[in-house]
Amino acid sequence: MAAVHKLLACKGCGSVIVEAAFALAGIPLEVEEVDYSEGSPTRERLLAVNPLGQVPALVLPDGSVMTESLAMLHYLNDLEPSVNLVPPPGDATRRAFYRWAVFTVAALYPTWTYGDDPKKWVADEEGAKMLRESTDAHRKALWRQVEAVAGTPWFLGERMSALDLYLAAMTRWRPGILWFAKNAPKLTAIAKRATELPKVQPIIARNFG
Ligand SMILES: N[C@@H](CCC(=O)N[C@@H](CS)C(=O)NCC(=O)O)C(=O)O
Repeated sequence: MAAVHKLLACKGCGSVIVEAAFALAGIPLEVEEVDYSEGSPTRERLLAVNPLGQVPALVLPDGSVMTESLAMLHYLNDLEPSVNLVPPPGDATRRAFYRWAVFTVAALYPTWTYGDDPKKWVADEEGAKMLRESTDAHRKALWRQVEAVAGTPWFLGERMSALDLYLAAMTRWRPGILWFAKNAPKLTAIAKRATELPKVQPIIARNFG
């Protein structure tokens, strides 16, 4: 049997974005659940694939490894361009895609990296609490920037893209859907629309149900 792509994933994690993209592209994917927490029985396995200890981590059919969600989405778009997750060269939305895709993984994503388990980074209890609070506050400020430039019905306007998949997942993370409904109605609508795509809906349900 030919080897397939294998995604190291955990429920409700960023791996859901890549899983959804594979489903949209119609490319077979095997999902292997791991738990990235310190001391979990699957952490060693995850570290062997991704020394950063993060999901998603993708093992390609040739056995090579790819980490970083945005790299995977670009790779997938190259593999199956009809999935249209990245605007093609010459498209008016391509520059905005580049900007906001990098903003998502380079500015937004790290607010969870450093805030989810702040004691990993700051030993002092009070300091850890402050790190959690400051990253939570910073993230809300970032989301307000994203809301201000969001299009409709998709983030880039008429063109759906990988950005909409990030929104379907990330709007479910802290500060949570109630905060988004109140403070970011455009992002809420985009996330809902992406979630309701027939190929995406069962993946979101399995991850967040
Ligand atoms: N830049 C990475 C971020 C991945 C990431 O932070 N994943 C989270 C789960 S949603 C994780 O593995 N956290 C554990 C950790 O950072 O130690 C990407 O875009 O794939």
